[in-house]
Parts: sequence; C-alpha cells; structure tokens
Amino acid sequence: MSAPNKSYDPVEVSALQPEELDRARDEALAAIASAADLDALKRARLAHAGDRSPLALANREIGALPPQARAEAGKRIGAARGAVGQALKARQAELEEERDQRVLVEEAVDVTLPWERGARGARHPLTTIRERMADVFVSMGFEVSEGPEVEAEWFNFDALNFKPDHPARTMQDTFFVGSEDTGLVLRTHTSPLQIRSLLTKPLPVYVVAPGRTYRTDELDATHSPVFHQLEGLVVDEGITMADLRGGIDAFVNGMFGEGLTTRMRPSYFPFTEPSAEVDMRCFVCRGASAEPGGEPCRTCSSEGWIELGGCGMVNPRVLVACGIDPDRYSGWAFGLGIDRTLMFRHGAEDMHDMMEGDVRFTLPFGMEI
Ligand code: FA5
Repeated sequence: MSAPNKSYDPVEVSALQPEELDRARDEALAAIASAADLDALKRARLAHAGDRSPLALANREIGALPPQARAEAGKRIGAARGAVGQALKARQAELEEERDQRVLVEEAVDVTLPWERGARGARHPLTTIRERMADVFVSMGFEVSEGPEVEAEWFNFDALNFKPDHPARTMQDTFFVGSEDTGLVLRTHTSPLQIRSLLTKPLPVYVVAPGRTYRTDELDATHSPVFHQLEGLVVDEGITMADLRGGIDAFVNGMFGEGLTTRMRPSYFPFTEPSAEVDMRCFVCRGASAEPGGEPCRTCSSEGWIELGGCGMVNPRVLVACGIDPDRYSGWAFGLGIDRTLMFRHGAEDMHDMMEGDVRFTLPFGMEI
C-alpha cells in the first residue's frame, strides 16, 4: 500500500478512475454471468473478487488518498465490490440448484430394479461337513490339530509301525515327492497327526485332525486321488476299548442323530492293536431294510449298516516311537473318509460330483457358513 499523499486527486489514481472501476465491475459481472458451472464460477471469483483482483487492488489504493478523498473513493469501490459480491452469490445459488437437479436425475436409483443378480458364493459342502464333524469332537473336549500335506515318510509310515516292505510304501499306492529317495510323500492318511500330536503336545492328548490326503487311486465313483480324512486320537492313563466304543458312539450320535448303535469287525492297521472296522446303524432305515420284508434302503444298500472307518487301540510301538511309556499310557485312534461320509449322509452317488465344482451339485447344500 502506498503512503497517504495529501496532494492526490482520487480520480488521478488510475485504479480508482470511475471508468476503470466500471470496467473492472462489468468484466467481473460478465465473467460471473457466463460461468457455466461451479468450477468456472470459482475461477471467476478468484479473478474478480480475489485478493489480487482489480477491485481488491483498487481498494488498497484508498489508503494512499488524502483523508478527504477516501470516503468518496470508498463509496465507489464499495458499490462496485458489492455488485460483484451480489452477482457471485446469486450465480452460486443458481449453479448449485442446477447441480442438485442434475444429480437427482443422473444419480437416481431405480428401487424397482431386481437386485442380487450375481449368484452368491457358498462354502463347499466338504468344508462344512468337515467342520461339523470336527465340532462334534470339539464338543467332547478334543483339540483340532493340523499338519503338512507334504509329509516325511517317517511320520506317514515308520513311526506308525509300517514295516519297510509294506505295500503302501510303494509308488503304486503313494505319491512320492520327487523320487522314492527323498523321504517325502503326499500324506496317504491323517494318521501322521497321531505322531505329530504325541511328539508336540503334553499328555493327555485328545485331538481331532481333519485334512486332505492323497493316494494313487484312479478317480471313480467311490475313489479319488485327493480325498479327505478325519482322525481322532486319545492317549491318556487307563484308556480301554470301552472308551473307543464310547467315543465313536458319541461321535455318531452327535453327527447322525441319537440312538444309533455301532459295531466293530476285526481288521488290521499297523498302528493300532487290536484294530477294527467300525460300522454304524443306517440313519435312514435304522436296520429295517435288512429285516425280512423290509423296504429297500438306498443309503445302506439294504445292509442295515454303513461302513464308517477304521479304529483301534494305539499300538504300544507307536507310543514308544513317540517316547511315551506304554505301561502307563494307552489310547485309541479312529479315522474315516470325509468324502465318503458326505456321500452317504447326503445321498451323493459319485465322487466326481465332489471334485468338479459344479454348482448344480453344491447349490442344494445352500448357504451354510
Ligand atoms: C486309514 O487310512 C487309516 N489311517 C484309518 C485309521 C485311523 C485306522 C486310525 C485306525 C486308526 P483306510 O485306508 O481304510 O484307513 O482309509 C480310511 C477311509 O478313507 C476309508 O474308509 C475311506 O472312507 C477313505 N478313503 C480311502 N481311500 C480313499 C479314496 N481314494 N477316495 C476317497 N476316500 C478314500
């Protein structure tokens, strides 16, 4: 700002000359009127009403005028700036109104349009049944345990008392990772979790281990090279076959309904002694289809029983391999196929359906989370 100068005539200060002021005001009004949108108006505001606009600069010159000239100059500038301010306000309101109208039209939502046109995903029934099965064990106080799918042969076979010449240890049955010399396999069952649990957890051990398993089986209606098993393991003091029976019965009742009995048939597994195959009463016909004159049952093929899996008392050799005193501790183990369980529980007839990911198979299972 210039210093006050008593000899100044306001009209001689060029910025304050009436025609200059009128021109600045008219230019401002024209720019405001022609601003087509709020952005353009912002630019016009900056150029014609901002700190560096001609009218603002002229306003600053008032201070340099002699006192007697200031009032008159101030009045003229005030009038010009007032007119510009009014015009800005009015145009702002107009443009905002226009914008609001446009938004209402452009961003309108048609609430009558159908929604949820994209299909919603759901978890695979194998996943949900696996969790449900493990939950039954969890409700009995078991802990869920997981292990690697690429497993050391020692965990998959040796520690489980498979002899070196056991047929399961050949490429005909087992996927080796690399050559047979690597000592690494894709686990053929969830039983290595018995060893991993016994080596890492303090006794007593109550674990359930669901997981993916691999065998060199051809894919057919009841086999897949990739399938799922669930393992149950108990090692504690004073565990007997009665506990094995009770544990499996409790699982069957929790999973398939109350009042279903089980039966055991002698079998062999290197890691359990004695070993058994366990069957459960058919949860559909409850054995009636096997009675003379009974209605045929698709679920159990009219056998009255459904094969569930393998089980037995933990072989003392396994306990020793894990550094556990077999004179003090004993245990039971149980393993079943999850895919086969899904098949008989839901009447799925072909293993392919479980592998192919066709939603026509999975949709009827709904949105189980
Ligand atoms: C075992 O794998 C034992 N580890 C089970 C066990 C655990 C016994 C603990 C004793 C104590 P097995 O080979 O029978 O057992 O397999 C168990 C289940 O896996 C079978 O009953 C079947 O339901 C399922 N299964 C086996 N091979 C396949 C396959 N290729 N496709 C789908 N399911 C399979």
